[in-house]
Amino acid sequence: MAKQTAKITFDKETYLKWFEIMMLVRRFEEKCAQLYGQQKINGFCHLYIGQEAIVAGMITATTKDDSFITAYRDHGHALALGVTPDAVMAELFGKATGCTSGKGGSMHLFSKEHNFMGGHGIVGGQIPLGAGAAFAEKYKGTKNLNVCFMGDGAVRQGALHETFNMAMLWKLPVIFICENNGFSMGTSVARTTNVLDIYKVGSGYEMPSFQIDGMKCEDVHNAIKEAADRARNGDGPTFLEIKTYRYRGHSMSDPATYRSKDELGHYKTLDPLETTKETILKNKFATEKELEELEERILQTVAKSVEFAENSPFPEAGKLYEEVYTDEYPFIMD
Ligand SMILES: Cc1ncc(C[n+]2csc(CCOP(=O)(O)OP(=O)(O)O)c2C)c(N)n1
Repeated sequence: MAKQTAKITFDKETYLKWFEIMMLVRRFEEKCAQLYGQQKINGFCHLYIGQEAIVAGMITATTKDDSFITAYRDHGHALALGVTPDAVMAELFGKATGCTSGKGGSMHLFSKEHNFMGGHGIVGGQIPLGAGAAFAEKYKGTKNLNVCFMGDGAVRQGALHETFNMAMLWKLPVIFICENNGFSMGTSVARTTNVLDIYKVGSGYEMPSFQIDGMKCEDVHNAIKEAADRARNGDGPTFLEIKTYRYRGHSMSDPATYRSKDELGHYKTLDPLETTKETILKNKFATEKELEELEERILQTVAKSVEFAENSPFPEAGKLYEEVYTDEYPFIMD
């Protein structure tokens, strides 16, 4: 059923952390858009701007030992998990110092150190992989879980239905999160399905399923925390439909003419960076000046990441066949 999570009070550190994560992702990606225009970044590039409250809430509701997987709109997830702006920017430039050694680009960010399992270009392809990572945790008897993100378009993929069935049967410790930004490329949700409340798809598998406001870090945190507790207690998966909006086009080549300015304007009035800033100021968690200084530090970090990427070498041709296959199965062998 649709869920309005109970209000709980969050402390100063949590609000400042949310604000910092969201500000980093926003300013980093604004720079990406500029660099794409200058052809410094090439290939596919999908911006996350507008959806930042989801990764901010995810970070405070999970632990570093959990694993994370998503589709190609992955810059926000990587940065929130702590992959450095240098390593992400270098990857976008296709440089050897990138987090995927310059071989993945925007859609295939990856970091074993941060338990970030990508960055996947096949719509829905990451859903069984996320369940597999959760299976490995259960097999090894840990209390860790996998957070598996997808877009609304991925919910129509057969892989989701097969995965939901097995994940419920085996009560896997996984949180499936649909970031419903209203569109699959240029196609609205209403043009692809009769089930507009996507969370209801989980009920066919009796999976606990909820609809969450993705413009509020508080609601996202509460919903993921509750789902994480369920997973760690051995009660299996949860499906969260987190309603959000992307301010930019599907990718850099999409002018987004299929939606109205009013619709975009409405979501901008709910902007999570602005509302979080208001809460911080209202509760005197920081002053306006301190937030400006934080933003300035972030702008410098982003500028430094561009310099780092520009000054890094491209991968050597001989490295092409390295890091493609592994001969040890990474998740179930110790
Ligand atoms: C199996 C497959 N079919 C089609 C595509 C082409 N494609 C790339 S992105 C996309 C839209 C997916 O939208 P959604 O899952 O809602 O994610 P969002 O882009 O909104 O984050 C499609 C159809 C693909 N990459 N993979």
